[in-house]
This record gives sequence, C-alpha cells and structure tokens, in this order.
Amino acid sequence: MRDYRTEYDILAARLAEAGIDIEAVKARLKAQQIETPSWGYADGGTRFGTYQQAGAAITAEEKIADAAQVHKYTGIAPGVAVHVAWDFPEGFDPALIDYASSLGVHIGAINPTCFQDPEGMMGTIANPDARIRQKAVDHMLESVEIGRQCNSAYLSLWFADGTNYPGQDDLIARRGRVADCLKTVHDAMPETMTMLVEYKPFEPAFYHTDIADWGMAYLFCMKCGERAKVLIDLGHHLQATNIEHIVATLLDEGMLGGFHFNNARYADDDLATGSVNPYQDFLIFDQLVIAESKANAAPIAYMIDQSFNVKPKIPGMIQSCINIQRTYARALLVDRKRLAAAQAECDIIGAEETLKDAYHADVEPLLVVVREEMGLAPDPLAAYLASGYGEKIAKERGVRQSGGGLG
Ligand code: RM4
Ligand code: MN
Ligand code: MN
Repeated sequence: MRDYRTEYDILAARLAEAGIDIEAVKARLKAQQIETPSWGYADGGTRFGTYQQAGAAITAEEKIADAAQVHKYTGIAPGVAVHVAWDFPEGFDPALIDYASSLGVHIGAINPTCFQDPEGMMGTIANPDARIRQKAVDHMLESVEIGRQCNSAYLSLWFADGTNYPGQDDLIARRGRVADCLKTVHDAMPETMTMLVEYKPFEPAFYHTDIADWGMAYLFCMKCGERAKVLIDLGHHLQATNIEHIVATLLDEGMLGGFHFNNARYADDDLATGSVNPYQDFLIFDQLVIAESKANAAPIAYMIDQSFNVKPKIPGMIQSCINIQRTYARALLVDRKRLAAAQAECDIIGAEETLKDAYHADVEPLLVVVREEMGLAPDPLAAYLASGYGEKIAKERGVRQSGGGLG
C-alpha cells in the first residue's frame, strides 16, 4: 500500500519550491468537468458490423443512468451529451431532464443527427435539393428547441456532407449552401447557446468533405456570428497533424469552443482517450492550461466522443475520464517560469525537459487527495468494478439487438 499522504506532502513541497501552489492546482482539478456521450453507452461497431454487449444501453434513460455511474465514481463527469435521433427517436420527453438530475447529472451538448436520413445521401446542408437542406435545418431547429428546454449551452454540429467523386457537385455552391443553413440555425439559438462546428477530413465522403478541417470550420463560424466556435475532435485529423498547434491557434483567436476527446491510431477510431498517444494529450492540455490562466479565458466544452466496440463501456468511460484528469493534472504541474526562461534563452534541451518533467510526474498522490476532498473513492475504476452495477445491468438488460448508437 502506498502512503499517498506522505507522497502528497513531498509533492506539495517540491511544487512550492517552483512557485506552484498545490491548493490552486487542486481547485482547478475539482472544477474540471468532462461531458460523456450517450452513444458511448450503447452498442457500436464499424461499417462491417455492430457488436452486442450484455447490458449495453438502448433507451435515453439507460444511457443517462450509465453516465451517472461514471460521474458517481469520477466526480468530474456531470454532463451527458445527447444525439437527438439516436436518443429521442420518438421525440424528446422533458421528463428526462428531471430524471437526469435525480441521478446527479444533466443533459449537456445537443447533437443533431444530420447523417442518418436516407435522403441525405448526397448531403444534408450542402445538398443541391433545397427541400432536403430545409429538412436538415428543421432537425437542427428542433434540436435547438430541445436544448432550450434542457438549458443546454451547446448545439454541437457534425455533418457527413461531402462528395465521393471529382465533379460530383460544385464545391463552391456547396459552401454557400452550408453557410446559409448554419447561419439560419445560429440566429435561431437562444443567447445562452453556442454552436460548435466540428470538422473531419474524410469518411464517409472520400473525395471531399464540406467541412474538412479547422480552417474551413473557422470560416463558417465567422460567417455565422459571435456564438459559433470550432470543435476539435482528436480523431478527425490526418496522420501526423500537429493537433496542439491547431489548439494553440484557435485558443489565441478565441475560436476554440469545444473538444471531443478520444484517441486515434489510423483515423476516426474513437478509441479511449490516452490509450494510444498520451503524450499528445499532454501537449494539448499544456496549451489549454496556458489559455485557461489568462484573464477572460473563454469557456471550452470538454466532451468525450468515444464508442466502444469490444471494450466494456462504463469502465472504458471511467478510464477515459481518469486519463483526461491525470493529463490535466500533469499539465498544471509544468514549471512555467523555468519553461519561459529556457525558451527565452533558446535552450531547447531545458525547455523540452521542463515539459517532460511534468509529463513524467507521478500525480496519483495528488489525485487521491483531490478525490478524498471531493468525497470520492481513491480509485474510481476499482470502486465501480466492485459495485456490481455492470453485472446488474448485464442481467437485467441482457444482450439486445438494436443500436441506440451506431446501430
Ligand atoms: C462523428 C463525429 C461526431 C459524432 C459522430 C457519432 O464522426 O465525431 O462528433 O457525433 O461521429
Ligand atoms: Mn466527434
Ligand atoms: Mn468522430
């Protein structure tokens, strides 16, 4: 058994020497909030098939109940992002709002589901057919209405729109259609709502995607107005893209609205955050911490966008939340003065070592103390696994056909 208290005291003393106040670090860790996705609790798969897990959620109630378990043990996941067509196939029932709050969570970002309408095969908001565009806009307006009822701060948009062959459609005309539709939705949102515009380079469209990268998303946001911001999904980049550079740029422009955490090895794999490249996550959080420390830092929605094919879903989500928390903790420990001094002297080794020191820091004693002070078990994953919830839902719900996520 580790003596976390003593280790914590040693860490606190070491940080104090570097001028880092551990109480301030703890306060920021306690304030961290990560939204988990309803679709991460449902069965998912790839285009080659969907796997069924015993206990996987189908209804919105089940997804919210599962998300509440993640919050119960981690203490940092009170929001549940919803996908309108997947979660409310028969329309939104406002009773869900109270149901969520009775479990200690709330409905967060509203994700219109603009990619499953068979009529959207040639596009939704970029479709040459005005009637089909209007259908997508109407779905988004209904989503705004749901968000209004839930008091949700975010309308989170992703579109599968694109073409598969050169010449299939007029690229510029499509831009105009996308801009018009987004602007209509933007202007219909209540003042308290922000529109997040997500980009993705390919899939399902393989020749061109209408909102393919952060620059295109940014330009559409500019056309929409004040309350449109870019959303970065970690899985939506071509290989070797320097994502932290994009993060820094958007933060500097005040245009970063939100994050979809996951991890990708090949493309949009939706693997658990931190499972493949934790150092990249650290470098991203390093930029976020810098921005957060500035006066008037704009709010950023931290969301997970993962779907588990074969990994058990609730423990997978807890693991991801902890990975994100740990990464944030490490980024908070970067010795900023030492880093700035090294950078000013063009001391590459010193600068890199400063980052690496924080990255390699053992933050478990810090996290254990934070959890203790939040009234949580020191090891959320172990506490969840010991609770019997997974076995209980596997027995009660069983293995069921039907997605509720990527079905
Ligand atoms: C997309 C994108 C969206 C998510 C869907 C499920 O690739 O990441 O954010 O809503 O997947
Ligand atoms: Mn996403
Ligand atoms: Mn994705």
